[in-house]
Amino acid sequence: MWLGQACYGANLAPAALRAAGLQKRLTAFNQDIIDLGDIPIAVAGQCEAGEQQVKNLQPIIAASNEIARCVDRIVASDRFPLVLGGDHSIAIGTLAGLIGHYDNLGIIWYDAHADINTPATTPSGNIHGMPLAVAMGSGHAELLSIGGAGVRIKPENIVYIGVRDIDPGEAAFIDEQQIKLYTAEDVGRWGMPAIIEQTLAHLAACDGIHLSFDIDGIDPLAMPGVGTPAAGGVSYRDSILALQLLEQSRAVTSAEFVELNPVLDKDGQTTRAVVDLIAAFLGEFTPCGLQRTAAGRQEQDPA
Ligand code: EXY
Ligand code: MN
Ligand code: MN
Repeated sequence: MWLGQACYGANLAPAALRAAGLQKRLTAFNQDIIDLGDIPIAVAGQCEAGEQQVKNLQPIIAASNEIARCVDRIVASDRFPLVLGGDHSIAIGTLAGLIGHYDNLGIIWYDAHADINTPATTPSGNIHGMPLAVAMGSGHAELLSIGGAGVRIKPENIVYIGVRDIDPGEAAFIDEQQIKLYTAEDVGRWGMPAIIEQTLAHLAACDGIHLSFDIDGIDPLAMPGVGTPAAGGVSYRDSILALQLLEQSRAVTSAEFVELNPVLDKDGQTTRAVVDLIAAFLGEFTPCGLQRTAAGRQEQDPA
């Protein structure tokens, strides 16, 4: 789906990832992966003048309900849901499908942006800038009722990593709710291992952690295929490391990767990088030919 923002192309990301060999790359180290195919999206393009504070509201609601239904079924069958966007508005459906399975769900929001606008604060009307607000119970009434019960993530159960492009209304809300936040600069200053350690410590009381990974959290020089690039991002290398550390922690219980736009990509560079990221997150060893276990790798760490 691309209807949460203005650029056609994010809807093509799953097909681009498949064409880049995602499934083969993953099944080389984990055979227990099932591709459930695409979620049917009722409308292919922007279709609705509607309320300008919430563009494409109805098709996004329809798609979100479908995403929620699929994610709910995956978790109910004790599987790990990995959702591939699409723009970041898909997180509304993902979280609606997850919420009934947890008492105290945590979220790691890896992103250049805060995605915590409401119809009252949005500068664009684009719903991909709103999913975290919806997850906390703030936003358009019809988005809040997706999946039935409504999602209510507690502010203390959210951690941002990589943020650097925040709107004034978002900043006020983040301050008011005292949401934990690590900017891209914080990552550079303290190092990714410390950031991940502190993130997991902050979410220690959660009974599940959802990773919402917006690839524009990474610097656009490495990831040009995104619709809303923001300079000064987290490095590709640190992002791979973050995902390896999260995988080794076994703490993350669901994930989504969003905002890849193959139309805006340069020679498939971003698509290939997203395949690398997903492989790292699902436990692929660094392909250096060494036969080391995860434990052995830690023992050999000079630190
Ligand atoms: N904050 C801006 C807006 O609400 O329009 C930009 C949002 C970009 C959201 C991208 C997906 O992370
Ligand atoms: Mn985002
Ligand atoms: Mn973003």
